[in-house]
Amino acid sequence: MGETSRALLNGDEAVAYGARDCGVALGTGYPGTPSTEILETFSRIGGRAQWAPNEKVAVEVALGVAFANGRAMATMKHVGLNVAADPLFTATHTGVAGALVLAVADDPGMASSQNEQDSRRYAVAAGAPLLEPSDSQEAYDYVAESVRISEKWHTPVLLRLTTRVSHSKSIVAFRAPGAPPASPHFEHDRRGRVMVPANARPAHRRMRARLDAIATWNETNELNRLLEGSDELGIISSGVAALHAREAAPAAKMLKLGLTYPLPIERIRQFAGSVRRCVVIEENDPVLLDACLAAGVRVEGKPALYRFGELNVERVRRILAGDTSPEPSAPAGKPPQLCPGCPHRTAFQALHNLDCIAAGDIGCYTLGVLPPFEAMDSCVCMGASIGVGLGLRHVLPREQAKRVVSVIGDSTFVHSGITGLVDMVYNPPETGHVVLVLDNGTTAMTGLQEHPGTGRTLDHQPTHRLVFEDLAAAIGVPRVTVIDPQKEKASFERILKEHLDSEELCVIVARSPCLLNAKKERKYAPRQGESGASTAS
Ligand SMILES: Cc1ncc(C[n+]2csc(CCOP(=O)(O)OP(=O)(O)O)c2C)c(N)n1
Repeated sequence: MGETSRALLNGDEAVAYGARDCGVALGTGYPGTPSTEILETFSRIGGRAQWAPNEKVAVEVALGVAFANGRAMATMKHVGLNVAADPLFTATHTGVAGALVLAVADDPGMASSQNEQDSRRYAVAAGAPLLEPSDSQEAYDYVAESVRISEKWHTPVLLRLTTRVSHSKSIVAFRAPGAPPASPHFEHDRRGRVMVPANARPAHRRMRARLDAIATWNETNELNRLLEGSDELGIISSGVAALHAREAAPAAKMLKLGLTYPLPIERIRQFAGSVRRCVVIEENDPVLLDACLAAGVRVEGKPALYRFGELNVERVRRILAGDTSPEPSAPAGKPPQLCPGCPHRTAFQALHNLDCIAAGDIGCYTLGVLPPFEAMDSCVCMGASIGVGLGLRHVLPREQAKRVVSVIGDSTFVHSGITGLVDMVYNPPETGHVVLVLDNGTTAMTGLQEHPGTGRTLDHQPTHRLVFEDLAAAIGVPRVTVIDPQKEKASFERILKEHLDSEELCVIVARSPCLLNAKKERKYAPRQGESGASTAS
């Protein structure tokens, strides 16, 4: 895209442009719908962008940049924030010298997620200011605002998107770049950053004082806008819900909040007092509602049924009308399935035939739960397959325990499977265990992103490759086997059975490229040790 002053962008792209235009020195994150396009776009438009092995590492790397006076952004989907919560909760104590923005995309309605989680709760729990854009323009503008707030108050900032904001396109007018970032440099601040209890106690007090100061500033902050209307009905809202509410009740007066933690509670109180009826319209959890009620502001919330799924104009109309009658159900979509020719199919056929108990994980391969395979028995969070499989092995009767297999994808293995493997050799079940790593050489589920096991960086350039079989052996797994589920389809089931019968600790790496990625890979520069057109890792 050329350098125009306006462009049609989705919210993720807008965040990337926002990051570019305010001099973000490094963007890092882990893929996850609906956040993935932020870093991909940032890289495409010249930003320094890299995939981290998981979200915790991403936030830690970004924190290092911000300790060095740089501007950093970490991107993730909502569940990624669970993984990154540990550094976040202490980064709000240490504070930052430069800027640290966490762009987190929630998925109300779970278009492609394993849970429905409202990340706004994290802002409150961790003590991080929270901004909620409602469209692409705000997504773009709020990056600069987040950087400003982060630098002014030396705090990490959460920029919370939702699926509808991330993936809807609207016009963005680019702004002239603001003050350029400081050149990265290091200044010691051991009391401020070494969080031993003696330093952490005053750091917590500083964090609360900072939030008080931001709350005071937020009372007159222009990110919170009053939209004039009738005094009969007032609506308090934020994010995309505010757009739905505006359309559902165009005559209503609205307080549209942009910086939703810490809240401008006196302004809200004043607003609620200026209207006859005041309703809080928000997606998912009653976060704004609870804060208003706790402060004694007289507002109404929504009936419980609207806590589930995305809001839309019709649902907001129903909320305002107090309508709790059953909602029309959405037409059933076509169920997803593994692609024809997908290498994962061989593994699931074998798991099915051997009547295995499959502790599963998250990725394309979760579709192994569906007919005709029905060969997955749990899927909780990334990496859980190994821990859950070990737990099952530890207590099940011997004959059942011997059928337990942990099934995990390659990107997921790097993200959070490795420590599970360490536990396997540290606390081995009596019947041994089998971990099946389905290595299709890409993060297929989220759109074919690279990861450390592919040996390529975010922009597909060669880099060091993590070799799973070497890693497993180094961890101390006694039996490690690599098998090609396409070329060795006929023997796959027999080999899996042999491993199960052996009662050893085993890792089987089933390696065959994702068909959707193989074609793209041929165009990438060869990796170390490759002569020309690459094969999948
Ligand atoms: C903590 C967390 N981060 C990101 C995601 C999004 N996500 C789901 S599965 C997955 C990786 C899938 O890749 P892989 O394990 O290689 O399996 P494949 O889809 O290639 O079969 C990602 C990034 C998530 N569900 N949870």
